[in-house]
Amino acid sequence: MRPLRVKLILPALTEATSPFWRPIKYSLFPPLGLATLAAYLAPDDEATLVDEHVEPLCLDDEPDLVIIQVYITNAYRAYRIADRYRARGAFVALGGLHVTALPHEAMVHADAIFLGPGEQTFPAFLRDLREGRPVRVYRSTAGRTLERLPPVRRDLIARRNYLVPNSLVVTRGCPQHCDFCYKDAFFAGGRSFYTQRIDHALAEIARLPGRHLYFLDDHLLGDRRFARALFAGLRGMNRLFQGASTVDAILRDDIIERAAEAGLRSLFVGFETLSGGNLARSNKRQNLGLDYKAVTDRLHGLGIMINGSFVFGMDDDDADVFRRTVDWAIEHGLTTATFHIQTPYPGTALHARLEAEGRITTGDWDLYDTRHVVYRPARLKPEELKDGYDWAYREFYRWSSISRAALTHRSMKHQTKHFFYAAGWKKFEPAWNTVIRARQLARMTPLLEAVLSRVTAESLAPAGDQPATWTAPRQSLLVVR
Ligand code: B12
Ligand code: SF4
Repeated sequence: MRPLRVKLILPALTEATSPFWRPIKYSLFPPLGLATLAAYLAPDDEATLVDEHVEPLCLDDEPDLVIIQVYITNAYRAYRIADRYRARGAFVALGGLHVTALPHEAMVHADAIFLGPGEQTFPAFLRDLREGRPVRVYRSTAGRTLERLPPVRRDLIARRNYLVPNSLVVTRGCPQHCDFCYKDAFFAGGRSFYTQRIDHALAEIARLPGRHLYFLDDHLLGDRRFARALFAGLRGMNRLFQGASTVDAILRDDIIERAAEAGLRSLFVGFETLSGGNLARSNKRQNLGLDYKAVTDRLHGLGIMINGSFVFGMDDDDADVFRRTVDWAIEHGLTTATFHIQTPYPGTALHARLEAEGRITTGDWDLYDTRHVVYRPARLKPEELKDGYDWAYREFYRWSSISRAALTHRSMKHQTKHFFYAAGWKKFEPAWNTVIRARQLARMTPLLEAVLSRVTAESLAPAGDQPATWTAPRQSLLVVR
């Protein structure tokens, strides 16, 4: 068969046209999932990869095969693109989280759909396609593995379009089962947490230029043996990295110290809620009874900046939740916070429960972006939830809040890093836009690396050395006694 002309597309989400559009957020990470799939194409296939968040998408070409990645928030756009290419005679394949959650919805717009991770199903499909007998549905089930994964096709990614071109995933899934998370639905029917081989992960890292890495893994510390070996290998590689973890993994044994020695400088932590009732109801058992202050103290002691993730609108939340959460985040020195309005993604246990209770108020997927209220909260009016969420962002990122949070750290260097990282992320939008338009994002990487430089034990100032404005944090909040 002649070589295939293949187009891989990450459609822009609908909010791309709204006033809340934040180009820097969508210029962070390249489409890793699509670059992973492209690695299975034959060497003489002609592949192009388009991320519509950072570059225009031309629909007038004539590829043989169109691969589209569908998230909930870009689903409508994805379907329009799919319909258009099918009308022009291309074979259209749809996959990703939303297709897995709602295959019947996606099926109408595709020649083939893919449920779950693509590492096994996509090469099987390519074989079928070349033999002229592709089927309609490819479902990933048994036999999931990252062994012998071909190198991600990073040559298809225009690095200059991204602030963090060196993003990677060395595991898939997560060992936990929170009821609001996409994970259980996406990995149904097979393994839901597995890792690369250590030598392969380290080889992938070695192939990445520069120093900075961003691990997009759901839970980088989830497999402790793997994480230990990974950090041991990373130690000699002179890297700086960011990643994500659950709170319990941070408190267990000395894995977080090993991560810090290997170059971990900032961590996304799923605190989610300060209410024990909320944690129990959402099956976030790994957070139950844990001392969140111990988590922030331990990370800050290692000079690791924290991006805390919080969800508003769970059933225990009342009008006070916003103030309590923001105060806690500031007093505990979180560098950045990501707030979400609880969002029941189709396929999750949360969605099933709210639907059974008759509380889902819209099926407009454009609104499932964690910024809109799409269900009836238990103890808040929908508009209170939306207003409280907006208020929380404003309040946390006020100059005075950023300063207060920065001043909770003991060393000057940590305070300064905190200040510039938080301010840089939220306060300089027009400057980012200029840099993005000038296609100069790559020039920002040394700045990012400087802000992520190490706060060593030596640079921690003695306790008596605090600036005059220093105020001791209030009594910490022990979550669920
Ligand atoms: C990085 C990331 C982002 C980045 C960039 C995404 C990008 N450029 O790809 C940014 C910051 C922009 C982002 C934004 C948002 N994100 Co996001 N993001 C992620 C994250 C952490 C990693 C994605 C990733 O690279 N995974 C690794 C790769 C290898 O896996 P993959 O992309 O899933 O691809 C595999 C399969 O899905 C499959 N596949 C995918 N497409 C196709 C197509 C075909 C044909 C085939 C065969 C296979 C296939 O094969 C691939 C290899 O196995 C995920 C969490 C996660 N672990 O996936 C959340 C996640 C995808 N995001 C999520 C959400 C909600 C959002 C936002 C709405 C959040 C917000 N409030 O703004 C926005 C909107 C995004 C949009 N464009 O619509 C949810 C999605 C929920 C859902 N049901 O769709 C997730 C799952 C987080 C979560 N736990 O809730 N996100
Ligand atoms: S710990 Fe995070 S990734 Fe894992 S199931 Fe819970 S929300 Fe999902």
